[in-house]
Amino acid sequence: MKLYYWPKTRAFRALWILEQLRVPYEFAYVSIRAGEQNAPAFCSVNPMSKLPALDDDGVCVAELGAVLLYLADNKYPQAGPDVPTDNPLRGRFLMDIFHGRLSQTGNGGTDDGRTGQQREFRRDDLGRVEKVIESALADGPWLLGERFTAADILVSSTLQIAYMVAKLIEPGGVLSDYVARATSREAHERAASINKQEAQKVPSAASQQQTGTVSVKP
Ligand SMILES: N[C@@H](CCC(=O)N[C@@H](CS)C(=O)NCC(=O)O)C(=O)O
Repeated sequence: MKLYYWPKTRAFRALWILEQLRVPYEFAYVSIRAGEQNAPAFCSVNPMSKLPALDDDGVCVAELGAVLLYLADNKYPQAGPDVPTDNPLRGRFLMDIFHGRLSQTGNGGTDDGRTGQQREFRRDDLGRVEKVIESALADGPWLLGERFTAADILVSSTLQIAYMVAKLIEPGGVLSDYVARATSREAHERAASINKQEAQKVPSAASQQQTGTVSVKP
């Protein structure tokens, strides 16, 4: 399993699920600061030139929701898929994994280049999704109840950005407690530590400035 990765990007969430599943993987570095996402070598994996992307023995998958779903469906060796297709919770699971509104709210940017969205818009938008997520969490520690799923990775990591970076979520509430619960899981801690080490290797990623390159490694 190859994870096309750059520190401090959405690729972290793919790293988290790989650590969660304990699927063996290797990194293929794509410096988005240096524009390597546009190199033909990477475009053949993801023609949309975005991270994260996977190459699973020739099966290429990109788009975070699809990456999470692919792994959650295929890669639980013992426990079976995250939420099987005949489980009544499958619909809710898919909805949370592809929660486009939420994933845009968290970082304040959108995929269509409108990266300078006003804070107020994001606040309104977050207000809407907050209610949905809070009500899902009423029945258990995780979105689907007792079981932590890939949907929690998507939702909690997006909320974490809204909470920690954009400071859009108040501390001490249902959502911030949920983020704390999710991010204190062992797999998250492992992934965060790897992400930090990788960022330190690449000063441009640590400082979010554009310098240096690391080539896409086949
Ligand atoms: N819709 C994509 C968005 C991914 C995305 O925007 N990734 C950023 C890194 S966080 C990226 O690769 N940016 C490079 C670019 O836009 O050229 C997804 O959910 O996977």
